[in-house]
Formats: sequence, C-alpha cells, structure tokens
Amino acid sequence: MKDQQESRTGRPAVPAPPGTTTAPAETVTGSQALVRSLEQVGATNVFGIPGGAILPAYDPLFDSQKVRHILVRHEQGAGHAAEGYAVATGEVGVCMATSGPGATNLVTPLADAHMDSVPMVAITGQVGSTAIGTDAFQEADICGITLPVTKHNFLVKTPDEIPHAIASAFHIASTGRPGPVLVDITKDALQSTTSYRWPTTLDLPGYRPVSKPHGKQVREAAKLITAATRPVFYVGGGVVKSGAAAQLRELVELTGIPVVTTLMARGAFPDSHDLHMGMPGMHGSVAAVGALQRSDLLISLGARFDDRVTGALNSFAPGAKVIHVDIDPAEISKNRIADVPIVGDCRDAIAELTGRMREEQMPTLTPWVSYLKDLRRRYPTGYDLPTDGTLSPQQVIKRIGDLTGPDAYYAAGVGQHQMWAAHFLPFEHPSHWLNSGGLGTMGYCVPAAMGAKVGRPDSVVWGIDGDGCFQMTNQELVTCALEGIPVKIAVINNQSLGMVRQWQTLFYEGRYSNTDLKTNRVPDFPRLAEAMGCVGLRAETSDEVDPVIDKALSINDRPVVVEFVVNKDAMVWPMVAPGTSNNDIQMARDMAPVWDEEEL
Ligand SMILES: Cc1ncc(C[n+]2csc(CCOP(=O)(O)OP(=O)(O)O)c2C)c(N)n1
Repeated sequence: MKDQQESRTGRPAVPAPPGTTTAPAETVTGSQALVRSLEQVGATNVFGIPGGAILPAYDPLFDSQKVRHILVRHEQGAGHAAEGYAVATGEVGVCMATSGPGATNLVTPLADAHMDSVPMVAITGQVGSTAIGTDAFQEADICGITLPVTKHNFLVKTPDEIPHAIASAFHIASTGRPGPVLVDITKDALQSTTSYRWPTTLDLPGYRPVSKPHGKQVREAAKLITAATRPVFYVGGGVVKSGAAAQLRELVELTGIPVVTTLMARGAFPDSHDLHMGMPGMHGSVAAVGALQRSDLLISLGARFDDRVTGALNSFAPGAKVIHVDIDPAEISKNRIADVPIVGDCRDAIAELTGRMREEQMPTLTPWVSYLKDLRRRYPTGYDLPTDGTLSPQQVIKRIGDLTGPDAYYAAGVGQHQMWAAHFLPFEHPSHWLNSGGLGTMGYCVPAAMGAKVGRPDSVVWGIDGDGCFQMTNQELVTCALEGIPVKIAVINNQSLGMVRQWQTLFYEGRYSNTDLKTNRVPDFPRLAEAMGCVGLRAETSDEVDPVIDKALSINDRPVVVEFVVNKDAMVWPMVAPGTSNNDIQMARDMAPVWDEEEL
C-alpha cells in the first residue's frame, strides 16, 4: 500500500503490507470480526454503552482478553473519554454506542475531536440494513448527521466489510491530520457470518496524506528566516500531535527565535524557557500578542490562524510575512495568505528546517528578543487577590499546579477556569494538557480526565472544572469510582457561568441574565461526590487551599472532588474584546499596554 504510514501510536494501526501471510480464513459472526479487528489494531480500551443495535457486538466483547470495555454513564462521556485517552497517549481513542440516541449522544465529542484534530474511532450500531430509511425504532442517519464533523465515516451493511472498515478507520484517524472516524454497522451485519480475513491492503481512493515537506519550500522558508529581524514561531496543536516538541526546541535554540504557544499547544514548548512569550489570543499574554502583532515573519507550525488568535483578521500581524507549515493543505492560506506554504508533518518539516538553518547565518535578533522580554517583564499574566477574604480562582489553580508539578496531566472544562488553567498551570511537556479549544465544549473535563487516567494510570490526572461545566458530565465520576480510575477534579465554584457573566459585565452593562447558578447552595459538591463513590472535599479560605490539595494528592484509591468556593467577580485578563484588533488588548478593564515600539 503506497500511502501506508506509520501510525503515531507505534501500534499496528494499519494492516500488514502486501505479501504478509495471513492465517486461513475462519467463519465468524460480524460481531466476532469486529472484536477481532479491534484486537488486531491494538485497541485496548473502549468506552461505551450497549443497546439494541450494537448488542451483538457486546457478546464477543465480553470474552475479549485484550479489549477492556469501560461502561460509562452517558455516551458523551464515552466520546470525551476516548478523546482524553487519545490526547494523553497519542493512540487512537475508541468509543462505542448503539443506534439512534446512543449515536446522536456522540455527536458533540465527534465535533470536538474534529475541531481539535484528535484521533478517535467511534463504532455505532445501526438498525437492520433492510430497515434503513423506514424510521425504524432507534434509527438515526448518523453517517449523514456526522458527515461535517468527522474526518470520514463508513456505513457497513455486510459482515465481510467489517475488518477493512476498522483497519481503515484506525488508519485514517491516526495518519495525516488526525481526526474522528465513525464506523456505523447494521445489526444484521453484526449477526450474520463471514470468513474473517484481516486486509493486507487498504482501498482508500483519494486518501494520500502528504507528510514529507517539499525541499524547495523548506529552502524558501530558510531564506525568509535569515532575512527577518522580528521573526516568531507561532506554535499550534499540530506540533503536539506530530510529536515534534523536541525538534521544535532544537530549532528554537539554534535560531534564537522567540516562541508563542496557542491554547492547543500549551506544553509543546516549555513555559520555563527564556524564549517563550506565552499564549497568544483573546486571553493571551501581552508579550505573545505583541510578538505576533509586531512580527515581520510568522513561522506558523501546526496552527490554523483561528479567530481567537488573530482577533480582527484585517489588523492581524500587519507587517508579517508568513511561513505556514501544516499537514492539511486546506488550512494553508485559509485565513491568512502564506508567503511560503509547506504541506507536511510538523516533525519532518521542523527537522528539515533545522538541517537547513545549520547552514545559514542567522541575523542578530537581540533588539527584538529584548523588546519582547521587556513586554513580558512589564506585563506579566497576573491577578489581584480579592480584598473581601474570598478565594482567588487564579491562585487556587496556580497552587494546584505548584503542588502537583508539570509531570501531571491536566484537563479543563470551558470558561474562565480553562483560561486560568492555561495561564497558571505549569506546562513543560507536550500532551499533558487536555482541553476543548476549537468547539469549546462544556462538559469535556471530567470524562476527558477519565480517559487520560485510563491511558496514563501511573500519572496524576487533575481536571480543573467550572461549577457549570461539572454539572454537565459529572456522572462519569460514578464510572471512575466503579472502574478504579482515580482522577482528581477541582471544581472552581464561582456560583456562575463565569465566562458568560464576564461578557455581561463588560458588554451588557452588568445585566446578569441567566448566569447565576446559585451553586453556593445547590448542589453540595462534596456530598454529590461522596454519593458517586468519590472523596468530597471543600476549601473556602486561603489557608485551606494547600492542605486540601495535599489531601487530594494523598488519595490514590478513589476519585477525589475538591470544591473551591471562589470569588465570582474575578475576570480573565488580558483580553482582546471580540471582533476587535489584537492591538487593542487590555491587561485589565480600560488598561492598555504601552508598546514602546520605538525601542525596536
Ligand atoms: C455545551 C456548551 N454550552 C454553552 C456554552 C457557552 N459557555 C461558554 S463558557 C460558559 C460558562 C461556563 O461556566 P463554568 O463551567 O461555571 O465556568 P467558569 O466560566 O465560571 O469558570 C458557557 C455557558 C459552551 N461553551 N458549551
């Protein structure tokens, strides 16, 4: 197979090459073929819930010695757990659901994985092939529904197709730009028999992901780099996905070019590195936003010029030329025209660029780097402590990071706590940060943390969640308690849908329409946690913070939920107001930085 690539998982996610001998075909049911195929691709953990149409598959799954099935409480939890597993391990995450409502409950995680390029395979049962289109009980056209939010999907109507569909799904999910693939299998295909044969080739017309960057383009990029005086590496999630963090560090240290890491790329480059200017974007650091705006060359690596990073596009990085490296040609010049497009895997492209740059003479970047370091020194991403004795949410999150360290895995929900987690947790390693960046899915945190802990059982896994988000998917803590998945969840309880409240404060004259969750009374989070089989803890004053974190860190036989009752008026700063230019970033309300550009 010409386009066969090594999977990022290091596992045999794709079939053996042509010529490899296969065992003689054996007669099995479609369901048995499915379970065997999962074993063959090396899937060890499947998150799911059974139901009528997928039920035949659950029977042989019961006997599998290789595939562990984790019975979740909601299919959305299965999908986000598969994502969390995939992000933390680099392997393909797998989830399973029945037809109709089981499948439609997977739509949000599929869309989430699609936006954030997470390798995931979802397997759904479908009604019998002759009932398709009849509005049969629990029928939903899940292939139609998920067409725009999957990298690919398959409707499988005969048992013979199952091994090929599964092999292809894992191959497509994990190669090129990773993403979610759905395999929808009719009940009769699961029930009838077939001769099991693992495919030796994959028939995927038109699927030819390019991973090797074009040498000429790399040379052009090197030319632009040596001609620049204000270059910056704009690093996105693609660097994490391609496993290019070590290569990136080498290139940065060779060239001395400063770095910004997007929300999806936190950890791709160590926060502690002197050339790291922080996270750009709507809630980015002044130094990172300033670096992009004042740059004369953006070297975009696996980033997609998302509107949350660019702000108003017409005033984004106005003086910069652009080198854009991306494995997905559709990303290049989508939002900003690239002067040098490089289609390819970030790891290969960075390695080639490094080789090239070794032969080049870098101009001095001292004035530029000093300017950015000065911005970083003058405008650190900080916070004020509340004066009324209430807890600072930022300080709570910072203490969790300080006491736990950068080797832990951290998942977040969506909202203010997510941005504070991105700012104040210690990011030193790639793939240790899990969050819903593209879709912004409340409810992501608890199940994603569960998936990460399944994939990384020997590591500490924290979920930093909001009181709003937590109420969307906390039921998966029951799964964690029963399945022996001891995650730690911090509920940052500001009694409100904080991020929305912040926008109401800033843009709706403080009219707090429907953002007060009243979670100072109901639910009682520690008691809810206890009811779900977890340890429930609470901190309300600053002197309770460290002891409660230490206590949570000391419990490893059960999941722990710590409620931190925090000040509800804390806001996320800096901020580029929606629809405005990055040039108008504010460090606090009505406080703009002084750029002192003449120093450049
Ligand atoms: C499923 C979903 N519904 C609605 C939103 C819109 N939204 C974004 S942030 C947010 C508030 C989140 O509240 P909470 O979890 O308490 O976190 P906080 O912002 O207070 O830290 C809402 C409602 C969303 N992102 N996702």
